[in-house]
Amino acid sequence: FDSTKVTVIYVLGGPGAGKGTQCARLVEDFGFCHLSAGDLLRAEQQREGSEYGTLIQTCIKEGTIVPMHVTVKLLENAMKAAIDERREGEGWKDGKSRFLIDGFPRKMDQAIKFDEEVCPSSLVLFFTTTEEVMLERLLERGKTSGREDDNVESIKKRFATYKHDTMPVLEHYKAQSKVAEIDSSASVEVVHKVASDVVKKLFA
Ligand code: UP5
Ligand code: MG
Repeated sequence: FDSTKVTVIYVLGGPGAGKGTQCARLVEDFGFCHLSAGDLLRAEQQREGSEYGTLIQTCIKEGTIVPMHVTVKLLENAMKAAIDERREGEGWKDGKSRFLIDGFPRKMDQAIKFDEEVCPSSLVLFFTTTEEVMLERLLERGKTSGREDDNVESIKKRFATYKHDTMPVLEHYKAQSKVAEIDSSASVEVVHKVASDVVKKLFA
């Protein structure tokens, strides 16, 4: 697809920081297509005949990053499908396809590959809160989510990967002045108001 006709916003933040929750709200405001890298990987893991099922399952449980070619391909395919689908329907508001890419890129190699070969992002929304808050949210969600990584052991590993692999990505985009850091400790409503204002400025 033509990357000049696409607006991409990366949505980052630690495990349980509220990325998915806030993306859902921003979709209502701005008509984004929301693509969660984690959701795409979980769907691929479930897909019959996938050659990556076991690999993805192991990485998710261990909180490590799935090799980038798998995730980049899934995202690229999902973007293509969304663009085709919307072309037939109403399309996007300003003629550009708007994407929220949630939970990606979370390692430097992915960031460089996606920016260079798929599409660079216009903005990085970075949701931050404490590990205590994230742990509590994830354990609460774990009671019903069925996610194999919503347990204390996996969560600790996800925190470690976040610090080791994802923080350098945030530093990389901070140096490009692309990062809007948003405290996500407050209620969903309050956080949404701040995030929505940031995105509004981008489209103003
Ligand atoms: N909640 C949310 N906001 C709240 C608020 N303001 N106040 C009170 N409660 C709030 O929220 C988590 C929980 O908190 C929910 O119950 C929510 O109601 C509540 P959610 O919005 O789901 O947070 P999110 O940041 O999306 O948390 P998630 O668990 O999805 O984050 P992760 O980044 O850990 O998970 P993801 O699905 O992105 O990735 C999973 C795994 O996939 C990774 O660990 C990795 O192994 C793999 N992966 C890759 O290998 N490569 C990739 O590129 C991406 C993923
Ligand atoms: Mg999520």
